[in-house]
Amino acid sequence: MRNMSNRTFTMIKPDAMKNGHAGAIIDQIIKKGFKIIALKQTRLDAGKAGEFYAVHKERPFYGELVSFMSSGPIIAAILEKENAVNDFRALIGATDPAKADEGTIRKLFATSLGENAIHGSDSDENAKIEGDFFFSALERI
Ligand code: 3AN
Repeated sequence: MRNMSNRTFTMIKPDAMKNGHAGAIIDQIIKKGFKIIALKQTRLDAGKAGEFYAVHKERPFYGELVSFMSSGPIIAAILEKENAVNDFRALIGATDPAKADEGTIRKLFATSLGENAIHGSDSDENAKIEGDFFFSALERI
């Protein structure tokens, strides 16, 4: 049985997809030592995006977030590495790209606070919930 705390979940968001950054982002993820356990391109409708971000339902930016996340295709993936959740949050950088460290994925590729190129789970528990939201057992190695 694998240790689930060695996994995280990510999405390359519609802005990064539209701007042609998906390949460069996946390259960085692999070079930083994350192993791809599952990966797919898909598109969320507003209902599914709302469900994924339900935890933010009461926040003022919820409507904007749901409409942005359903505005175009995304790439979803489950990644594995020791200390995956924390190491991946470090690799993507702060939520606001203007505050993200040099060399982070958001510093390099994000457009704005709302359109910030990439998602990374914030806990082991959410990594499992989010990975299960997108992938069946058959879709993972
Ligand atoms: P993170 O993605 O860094 O974990 P969260 O979970 O606080 O950040 O927010 C989820 C998503 O909601 C962010 N990736 C971003 O797209 C959007 N978001 C967060 N805060 C704001 C905000 N103040 N205004 C607009 N969008 C926001």
